[in-house]
Amino acid sequence: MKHWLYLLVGIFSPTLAASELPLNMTQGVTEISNQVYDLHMTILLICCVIGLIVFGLMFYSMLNHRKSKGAVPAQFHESTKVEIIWTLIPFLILVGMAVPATSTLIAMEDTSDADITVMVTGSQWKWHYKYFNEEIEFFSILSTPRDQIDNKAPKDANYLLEVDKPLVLPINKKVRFLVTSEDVIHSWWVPAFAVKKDANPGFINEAWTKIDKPGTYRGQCAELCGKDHGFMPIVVEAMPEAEFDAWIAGQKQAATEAAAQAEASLSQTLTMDELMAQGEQVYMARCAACHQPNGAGLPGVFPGLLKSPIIQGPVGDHLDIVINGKPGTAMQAFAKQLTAQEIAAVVTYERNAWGNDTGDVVQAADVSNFEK
Ligand code: HEC
Ligand SMILES: [Cu+2]
Repeated sequence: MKHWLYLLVGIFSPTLAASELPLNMTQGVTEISNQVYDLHMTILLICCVIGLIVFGLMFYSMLNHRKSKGAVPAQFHESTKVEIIWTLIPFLILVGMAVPATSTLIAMEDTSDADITVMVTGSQWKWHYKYFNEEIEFFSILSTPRDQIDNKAPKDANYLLEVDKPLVLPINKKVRFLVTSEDVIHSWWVPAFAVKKDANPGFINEAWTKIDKPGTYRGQCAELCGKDHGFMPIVVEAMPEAEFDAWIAGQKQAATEAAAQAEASLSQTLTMDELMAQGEQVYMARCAACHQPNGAGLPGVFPGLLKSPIIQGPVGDHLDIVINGKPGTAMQAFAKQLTAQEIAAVVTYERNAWGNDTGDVVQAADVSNFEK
């Protein structure tokens, strides 16, 4: 009952809908999103007025000129006057709607004079962000724990809308997005910015935003892109410029440290237990979506890894497919996505988990030697 009331009030009183009710489109936090919102309200209002006039006239005529009251129909077949009127009025209404809509669309497309450029690349099923001129790039991956997805734990507030590393952006700066894909069509959608852009393999689409308010904004992939389409959310942290600069500096520092650590890992020898523990983590986060947590795969789509020929065969072949992927299939090259240490761990894990028991131990140095 309550919802019907909302709907009625929502339809007939746009201004009320704007301020109070959860049913309406949200206003967002950018100038463009506000323009889009205003357009939506204007056109909703036009539709409401037309609806009221048309239905009002209809009901009025039906009630007051009904046959039982002795009404005699007027005869105006093929009246040029009427035909001109009912062509002209809708035409004028359409033009009246097209003018503001077009100017907003043109503003949306204008990516010139951007302060920052971020390349957004979709792949099955994660986003990758690369800041131009900053040498910062990273993957942003769903961080909702598997237990919540499998209904084994209560779902938290941002269920399926949380990631390990959000995209960080400064407010009050024009940010240009270059949107593309590694495999199938995805779509990068953040409603609060009114940005929704298809990510097409082999093409680069442009979009932009200028965020007014600091905050955390969430979105999703908006193009059905396969099995885990619903598991590649977008999270954007918008912050004042000074904080953003500090974040950039922190990222660079972290990158230097990670490089040093990667270097150091090449001379480390880990035990089987250490590799298995780390490998399981990497596997669950990066491989289980396709090969399944128990390694069984999905018959016909993703191979099972239990006693698979590659896993039972030479370590080199196993490293090869993980490092270089298999072009033309969903098996991606993980060379740039994982460190040598992580690849060593996940390969060791696959070779010994679920009853594979090959006993093989792969170290970071083996991965790095293989890559050379
Ligand atoms: C997006 C889905 C997907 C993800 C994620 C994925 N794989 Fe694969 N993987 C595949 C597909 C598809 C193949 C089969 C390729 C082919 O046609 O030979 C494959 C094949 C393999 C094989 C060879 C199996 C065999 O016997 O042929 C191994 C080993 C493997 N993947 C390891 C991994 C590891 C390790 C990870 C995580 C770091 C991973 N995969 C993540 C889809 C995926
Ligand atoms: Cu997608």
